[in-house]
Amino acid sequence: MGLDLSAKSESRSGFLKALRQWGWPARVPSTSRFLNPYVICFIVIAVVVILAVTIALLVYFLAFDQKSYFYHSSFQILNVNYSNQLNSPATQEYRSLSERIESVVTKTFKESNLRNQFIRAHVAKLRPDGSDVIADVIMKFRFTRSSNGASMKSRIESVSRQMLNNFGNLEINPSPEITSLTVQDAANIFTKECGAGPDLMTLSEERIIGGIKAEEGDWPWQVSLQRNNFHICGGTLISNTWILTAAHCFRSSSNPRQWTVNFGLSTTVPALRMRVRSIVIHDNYEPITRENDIALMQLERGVTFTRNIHTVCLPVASQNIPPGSTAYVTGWGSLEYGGNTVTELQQVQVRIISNNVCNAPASYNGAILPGMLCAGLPGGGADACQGDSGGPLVQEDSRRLWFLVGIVSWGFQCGLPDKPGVYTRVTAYRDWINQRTGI
Ligand code: 4AZ
Repeated sequence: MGLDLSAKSESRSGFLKALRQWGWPARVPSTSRFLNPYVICFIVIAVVVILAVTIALLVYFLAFDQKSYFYHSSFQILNVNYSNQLNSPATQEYRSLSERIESVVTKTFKESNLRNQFIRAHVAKLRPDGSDVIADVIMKFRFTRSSNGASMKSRIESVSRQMLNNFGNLEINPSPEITSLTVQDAANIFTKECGAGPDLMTLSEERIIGGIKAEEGDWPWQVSLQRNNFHICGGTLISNTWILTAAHCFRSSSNPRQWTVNFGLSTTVPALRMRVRSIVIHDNYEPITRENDIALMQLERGVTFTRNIHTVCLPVASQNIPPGSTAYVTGWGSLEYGGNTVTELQQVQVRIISNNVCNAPASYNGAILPGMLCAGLPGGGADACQGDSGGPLVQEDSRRLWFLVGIVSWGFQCGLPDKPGVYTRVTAYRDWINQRTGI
């Protein structure tokens, strides 16, 4: 079998002839410009590119451009009696009931056809309903922007109905109603409760506290206590009218008229400034030993809570604060011993140190009393300093609520190894706070 090469070469030369007739290579008069193969190539490429971009944009907007949606649902729990133990999110009862509900909701959605859309569920509040308990649950989903609101809601409702079989020994009233919330509605629910940091506020998946400069809303309970517009001490918002701080802040003056309470990140441009009605200093405050270094300030008027101004949770007196656990201290104090206070709020991560370790001869040699708490890093370097006094030392619990565990009180200079920051141990004064404020 042979190949007819002559025919092939003839046909190729015929093709070349035709190309030349068409004007290839470009020795063509400009009048036949539209047939120029360069132009054709260009047009084809342009069309392909435009089509590709359009398809990519369509795919992106239909499939990947997702938006967060918040929903509220109330679960009536029939076989748990509402008790005082459920009044505060700090109790073990509150925490474990909330965790059980959160984990059932999470498990149900993670095993449903909404597993890729479901982000997080959080019990915003446990409240009484007669002798039963109602849990207000906020849920976050991510749907594409093109999704239909009514169909998203009905898909969530249908999965919620399956959930009722997952509660095990919790008896839940059937047919929980789902309401959709705006981002602002969800934030308003969280700001009314204590301890919501920015990640809880948006039910975000992760929290990254980075750097040393705080951002708006990171520590919404932090206040600056000022005399003549001059920052003296930090403080912590524990209700809409009460600030918790250190007794030694009032060495210079305990006249409420001389003080203001300032909110926001900056001490020079406060987001809100409030007058003070009264100052309550612990009766047994001892300046020499620094025992009972705790005080309260009552605001002249209640503050309206916002995303950036709301309360931290107080621990119960029995709350365990394990040595080695992470805590954050915040304030406008100096960055080094003997330095100036700063105008923008700073934060630093420290670890809890046991009173035993802190009382070692090389450390504070017995000066740490039971009402005190030490926190720092083994090698030093992370600490509160002058001007941070009265401010908060906080920890996040397993449900990502923030609790006040310490009040900046004293220390030998700042950030030195074996000389950690010393804080007033808030759990030791939980009853005193309750007696004085009713909180
Ligand atoms: C102070 O003088 C002060 N390193 C506060 C905290 C610490 C030291 C001093 C802790 O207000």
